[in-house]
Amino acid sequence: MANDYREMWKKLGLDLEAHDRLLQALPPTYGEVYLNQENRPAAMEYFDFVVAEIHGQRIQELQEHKARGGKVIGTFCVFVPEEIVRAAGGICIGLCSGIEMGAGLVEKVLPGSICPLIKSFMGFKLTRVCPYFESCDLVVGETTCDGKKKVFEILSDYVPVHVMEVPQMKRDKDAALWHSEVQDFLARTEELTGQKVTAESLRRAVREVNEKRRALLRLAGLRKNNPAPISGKDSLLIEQIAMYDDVERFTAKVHELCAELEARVAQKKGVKSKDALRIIVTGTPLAIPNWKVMHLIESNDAVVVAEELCTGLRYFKNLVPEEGESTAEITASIAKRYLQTNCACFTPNPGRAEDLVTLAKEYMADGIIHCSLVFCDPYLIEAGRIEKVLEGHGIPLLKIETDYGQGDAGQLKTRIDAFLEMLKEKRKASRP
Ligand code: BJ8
Repeated sequence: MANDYREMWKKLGLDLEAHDRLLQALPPTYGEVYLNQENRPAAMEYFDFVVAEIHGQRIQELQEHKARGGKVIGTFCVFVPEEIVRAAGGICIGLCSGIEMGAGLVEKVLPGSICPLIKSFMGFKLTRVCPYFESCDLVVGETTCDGKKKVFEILSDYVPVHVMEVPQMKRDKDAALWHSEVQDFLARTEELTGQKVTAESLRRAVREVNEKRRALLRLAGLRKNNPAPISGKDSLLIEQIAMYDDVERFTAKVHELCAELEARVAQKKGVKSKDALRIIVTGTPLAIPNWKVMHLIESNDAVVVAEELCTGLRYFKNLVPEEGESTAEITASIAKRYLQTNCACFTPNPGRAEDLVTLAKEYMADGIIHCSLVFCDPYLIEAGRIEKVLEGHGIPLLKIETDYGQGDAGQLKTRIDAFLEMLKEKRKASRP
């Protein structure tokens, strides 16, 4: 890291030795997964810089915000409306949870057989190695899956937690409950920041977050081209960074990248050849630095063209209407927008399979890879339903189940390679 941030980390109460070990683990992986790619767009330089400074510059910005009396709110789910945090003068940070952390300590407070994402965020808190977590004045949990909703009870022993009740269905009465949860969250955020949310501040926040989403949609749209102008790995990285970077700077940098990609598209220049297989990835979120499956797919002659994930299209495909007059009206629009998210925690959840069918056509995908974390019942069970729907549309699907370790990389590689081989044969067979 360019500057010495040790003093800042110490003030935040980090365990400096454990933190050093974490930082040492990241760079070689990043070099291997990211920096070795061919035909990378030059504008990825900014995103490389953000990763290089992952515990540096952005953390410093958060501390400056806090020194001015500002508050930081951490989240684990795309159901938490960042517009509200922003409108109340706070900064909203998605806490990553994409790496195994402090397994020994975690197993003292949680059973072994639960989802790695949940273990990861508990591990980060217990080991005190995440400066984002340690910067949070409040963490927002949600009642999505059983594991998360119970773990937030335990997490509240270590940090103030506000839990939003996310309904499990999408009937009118569920929408009404969710709307009231969003209103309560707004009140709790105002109380924390000491700033009243006004119609003007909320409208502005909606516009700014929409702008971020529009930039990501522009990027997603460019990936419909063949050859794809950017790799899935780079796109995923940008989608992961979207969760915690400064909103306006991030938006501007994504647009800069898109301008470069548009020029590439005009010259028919791709990250791989136009014959590369086109894959969509769906499933549980791929939180930073979980790049394992994307890397395995793209180590072949294949490119991931879309992520039907919460670190992907589910995060940015829907915008909030910008025309509301009052705080109440805009809050209602925010609640409505968030409830459109097709998370497997809902029952039934037909929208997700329908989205995948549409995406497969729009992105000219050869196949879809359903990637779920182990012990994630909602996604593992829903995979069967997804498979059935896709089968009906003749869209090939590979279902994989994995964790944050590298122990299964060889076995996953074999299965992914075989799936891609099958897709190649299918393509050949369909040629006249
Ligand atoms: S809206 S996907 S971000 S809940 S992987 S912790 S579901 S056992 S993360 Fe998610 Fe919100 Fe839904 Fe998206 Fe539980 Fe499954 Fe673990 Fe999960």
